[in-house]
Amino acid sequence: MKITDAQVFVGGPGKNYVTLKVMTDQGIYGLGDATLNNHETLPAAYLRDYLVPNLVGMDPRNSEDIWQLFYRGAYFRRGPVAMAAYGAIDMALWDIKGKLAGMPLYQLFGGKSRDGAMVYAHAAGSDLDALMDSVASYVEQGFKAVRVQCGIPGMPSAGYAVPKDDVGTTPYITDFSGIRPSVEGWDTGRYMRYMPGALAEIRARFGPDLKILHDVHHRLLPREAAELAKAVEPVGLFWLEDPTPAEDQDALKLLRQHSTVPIAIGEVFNSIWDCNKLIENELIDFIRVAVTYAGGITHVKRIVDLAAMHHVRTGFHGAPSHSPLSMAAQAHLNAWAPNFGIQEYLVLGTPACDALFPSEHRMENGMMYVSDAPGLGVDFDETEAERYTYSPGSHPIVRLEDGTVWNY
Ligand code: CS2
Ligand code: MG
Repeated sequence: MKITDAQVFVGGPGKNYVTLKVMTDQGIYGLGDATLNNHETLPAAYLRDYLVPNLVGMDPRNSEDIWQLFYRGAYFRRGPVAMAAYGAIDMALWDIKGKLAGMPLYQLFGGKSRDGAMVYAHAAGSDLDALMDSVASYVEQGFKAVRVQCGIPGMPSAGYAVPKDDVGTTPYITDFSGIRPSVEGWDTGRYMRYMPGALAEIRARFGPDLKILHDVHHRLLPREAAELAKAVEPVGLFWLEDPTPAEDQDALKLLRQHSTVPIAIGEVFNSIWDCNKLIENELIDFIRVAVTYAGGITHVKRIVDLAAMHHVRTGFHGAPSHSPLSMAAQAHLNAWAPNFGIQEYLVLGTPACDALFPSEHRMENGMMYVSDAPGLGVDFDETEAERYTYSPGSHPIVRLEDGTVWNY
């Protein structure tokens, strides 16, 4: 069996999805997602210019060897651009493998460990009242877990993932169009003084059963993170996410010495080498990598297995920048992983996305149910794709009151 060609498409409804389609001499094709949010043209160029010309002629069934060949062969290893490109190839090859076997991918991993995978939604409000309304609407829809972000009184701008106007349950996307980033302000003191009380009020209003998550988005120093974690302990959070910048694998030691609040980290990691110490030293409770830019199924499965040995559960990244293809790859991993924790969920189910990526993966009452179709179980409508073109975007940057650049 041989790969005959592969094409890269960039575009989608409100997002520049990077979709790879790998064709074979047996008529079967595989699909993969290389969407690196706000840097989409980079993995697309790596695929088009270097990887696809080498892929043609290879046997698509040898997904492990192909992964190793591109990873080791590049010499300059890792990084989000390269790992997103290898990840898309890897997803497409697993998709082909599943179609050849006539099985959904979770069967190739070892079968189902659960019926449905719990997901969490994003609730947000410009202030606490608006956030409460947003949480209430998700609870009414049947969600069992909700991430909560709200405006901080006196903060120079709204805060991470906080809308300027209230959006209810409309997914709020914190991206800004245009190549020049918008600038947001940040005040650690105001945030630290306000957030523990706000989280306690949410717990008091919604009772003990709701799983409450909060994302600090890398904005605290290790000592501050430890102080916040201690302060929010009575709230009983499901997790506190990215309390410190993720580059430093030792940063969470201090927090761990002072608090038992569950910690989730890893959405910006792109390899096992970014999180091996965190996992082996049991400094975290949830690992947040995404198949999209952590090297696809082959590499993320290795991270999941390492995590399982250290009581670390999965909480894969699922921001709206992931196309339904990588969300499907994660749905298959979620169905199988013995150490599944939760899945972040925003993208599946919007009509425009469904038209571009038809699938039978479904959401019901805050649970995601994986499709039984062979492979990833998601298709790609090329005619529909013609409606979309690339439009550049950038993440905001953050500055402190005196102008110092801070972490977005
Ligand atoms: C966020 C992301 O989903 C999350 O937890 O931290 O939305 C993040 O801001 C984006 O993925 C950045 O592209
Ligand atoms: Mg996050």
